[in-house]
Amino acid sequence: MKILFLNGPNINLLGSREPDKYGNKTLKDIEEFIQKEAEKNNISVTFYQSNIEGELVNKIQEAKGLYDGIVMNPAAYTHTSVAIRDALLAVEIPTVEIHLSNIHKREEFRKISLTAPACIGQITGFGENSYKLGLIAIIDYLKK
Ligand code: CA2
Repeated sequence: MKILFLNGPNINLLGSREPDKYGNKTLKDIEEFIQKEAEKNNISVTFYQSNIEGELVNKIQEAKGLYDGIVMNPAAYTHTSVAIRDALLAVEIPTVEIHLSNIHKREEFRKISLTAPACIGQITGFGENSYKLGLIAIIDYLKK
């Protein structure tokens, strides 16, 4: 089973600022943690982060035929990107949307996800554990 982890804009800054909202782990820490979890389950995981919407769209399009599932934190694009939503709908790869913070507990504009309707589900508010829960959710979905 091959899973692609996608991260959107500013997630590369994790661990450096706003630890109260996003925790103190870096993206590299989270990737290493997920890599270990994946190995325990005999799953292959690949990580990609971009601050550029079109690069995320390209990666989703290229994922067709290469990956069985996607776990994605679209970050700010969650609330704005029709392009990412359309790409997810076009490739029809089962995708779990994840967020570090609980987007429903924050500003009004964050409560709307344009991308979640193109996903099988959303995990939000569990900090770095949202990545682990996303992995568990996609594995469980694909095994059924
Ligand atoms: O809670 C999440 O995972 C978010 O996707 C994070 C996004 C935010 O726009 C979404 O509404 C919710 C922001 C990511 C910014 O990450 C930073 C990390 C460290 C320092 C500054 C920003």
